[in-house]
Amino acid sequence: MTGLFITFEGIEGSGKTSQAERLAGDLERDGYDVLTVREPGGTGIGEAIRDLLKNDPRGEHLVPEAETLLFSASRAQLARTVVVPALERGAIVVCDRFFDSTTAYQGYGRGLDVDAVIGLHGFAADGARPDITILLDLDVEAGFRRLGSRHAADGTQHDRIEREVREFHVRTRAGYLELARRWPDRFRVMDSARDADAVATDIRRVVDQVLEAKGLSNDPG
Ligand code: T5A
Repeated sequence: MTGLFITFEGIEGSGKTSQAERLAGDLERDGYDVLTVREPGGTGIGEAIRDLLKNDPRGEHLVPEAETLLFSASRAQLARTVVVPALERGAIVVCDRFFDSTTAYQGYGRGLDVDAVIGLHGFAADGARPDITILLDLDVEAGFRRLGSRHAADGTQHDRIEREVREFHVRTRAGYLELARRWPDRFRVMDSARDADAVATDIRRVVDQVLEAKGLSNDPG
C-alpha cells in the first residue's frame, strides 16, 4: 500500500478528535490527498455498530467478547471498503482510533487475554497496519474534566464506556503505554496535558518526518 496510515489513540477526552481533525486540515491545505475516518464507525454498518456500542440500552448486556467482536466487525467493514482502497490510491488516512483501542480497552481495560485480542487484528483490519500511531497520553481525571466541560456545553451525557469505573480507564491508559513500549517504532507518545497548539506542532513534526522517510513529502524545501 502506497499511502500513509496515521492513527490517533488515547483515553476519553485525551484530544484525539480535535488533533486528528486539525492534522487532516493542515495536510489538506498543504496539498495532500487526505481521508479522515473514525472508529467505531466510518461506514453505514460501522455507524450502526457504534450506536449499539455507545448508546443503545441493549449494549448494557454485552459480554466483553461480543463487544470485542463488534468493534472488530466495524473495523473489518471500514478497512475493506474505505481504508485499504484509500491507501492503495496513495492517500494519507487519518483514523481516530483503530485496533490499538481494542487491545487497550477490551484487552487491558476489560481484562481479556491481550495476545488473543491482538490476534484478531490482522483478520479484522485486512492487513492494514498504521505507519504511525499518535498516543495522546493524559491522566484519567484530566480527560474526564475535559469531557465534563464538553458534555455541559453541548448537553450530552456520558456514553456506556465513559460510564465505566475509574479503574477501567486507568487500566486502559496503562495498557496503551504498554503497547507503546512494545512497538516503539510505530508509537509516538505525546503529553496531551499541554496546550493543544503545542501538541499539534509536535504531531505535525512527527508526521513530516514519516512523510519524508516514505518519500511522500511534497515539501520542496
Ligand atoms: N472503543 C473504541 C473501544 O472500547 N474499543 C475499540 O476498539 C474502539 C475503536 C468511542 C468509544 O469506544 C471505545 C472508546 C470510546 O469509549 P468516541 O466518542 O469516539 O467513542 O470517544 P473518544 O474517541 O474517546 O472521543 P472523545 O470525544 O470522548 O475524546 P477525544 O477525541 O480524545 O477528545 P476531543 O478531541 O473530543 O477533546 C475533548 C474535549 O477536550 C478539549 C476539546 O476541545 C474537547 O472539548 N481539548 C482540550 N482542552 C485543553 N487542552 C487540550 N490540549 C485539549 N485537547 C482537547
